[in-house]
Amino acid sequence: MGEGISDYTKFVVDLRRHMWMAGVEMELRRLIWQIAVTGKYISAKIHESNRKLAGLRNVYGEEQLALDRSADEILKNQLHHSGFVRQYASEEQEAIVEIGQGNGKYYVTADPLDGSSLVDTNLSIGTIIGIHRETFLTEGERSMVAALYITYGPLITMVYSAGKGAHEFVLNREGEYVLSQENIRLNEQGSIYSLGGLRKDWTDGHRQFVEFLEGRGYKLRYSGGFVPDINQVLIKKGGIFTYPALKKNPHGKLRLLFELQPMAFIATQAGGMATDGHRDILSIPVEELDQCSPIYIGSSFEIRKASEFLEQAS
Ligand code: AFP
Repeated sequence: MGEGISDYTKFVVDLRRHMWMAGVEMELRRLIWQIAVTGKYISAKIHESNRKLAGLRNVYGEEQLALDRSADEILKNQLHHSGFVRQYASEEQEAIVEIGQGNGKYYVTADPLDGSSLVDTNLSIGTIIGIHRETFLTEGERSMVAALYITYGPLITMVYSAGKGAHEFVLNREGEYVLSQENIRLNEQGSIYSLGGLRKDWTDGHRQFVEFLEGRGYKLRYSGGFVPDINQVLIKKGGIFTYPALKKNPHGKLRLLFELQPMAFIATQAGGMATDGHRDILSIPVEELDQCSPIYIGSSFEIRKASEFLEQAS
């Protein structure tokens, strides 16, 4: 029997079956499924992209690829028809968008295409989603019920958590998301570090922390895409990603609502930690959609060490 045939005799757990077996509530299951399917449409859009800049700027003043806007439109339209979503907040929109008839149960946040500046280099990029049961403008720990991210790389993978662990799926040749890792668990300590920001802009505490990691032989892994960089820490089962407070930018670069909360939710479910160097990311109240925060996320040893160095230096 050829290898191809035996592949099909294996028992595979697809995303819907997994969520059902894990006891995820029905509407949430359907919503996560729909977003995962939307990832396929976004991926198709990436493939047909001609990579021309749109010549527009998004609300944060960054250059924006047409692809970001397409991904946002695709997502918004799919959510609009889901019947489960009340509000949609996206990094590509200036304000919260009311969805459907206003009777949906969930509030969804999106960074539709994170790392879009990497498209022309053919590095991995991703979609980040947060799902809340009430307004986004509060602490993540009060409102979040689920989070997921999709990585568009050599393979398309999806990691979700609905508060019952963090699980990875891979999109197979038949277009199904099949379980590749159940209950991802981060080791207490890892051996890779992923560092945003320029060394000359780091604070003393952060620089000392990085020197501590370097002294211990941590290997540098930084692509400039938050999704693949975090994914690497999760799938390699440990290490740290940080985009710290910078001397001229004490709030760092990454957005609390669209990028940090969903990844913090997933990392915490995988037994890791996520802080701004002092406070848990999920305990920080969101006051503005575009609020940024420093981030230290990954294995608990590294995150605690970062806090120690930052506190000693302050
Ligand atoms: P783009 O979406 O503009 O490519 O930004 C990516 C990002 O928001 C995040 O994915 C990266 O971790 C971070 O910025 C990289 O920032 P630097 O370019 O300053 O390293």
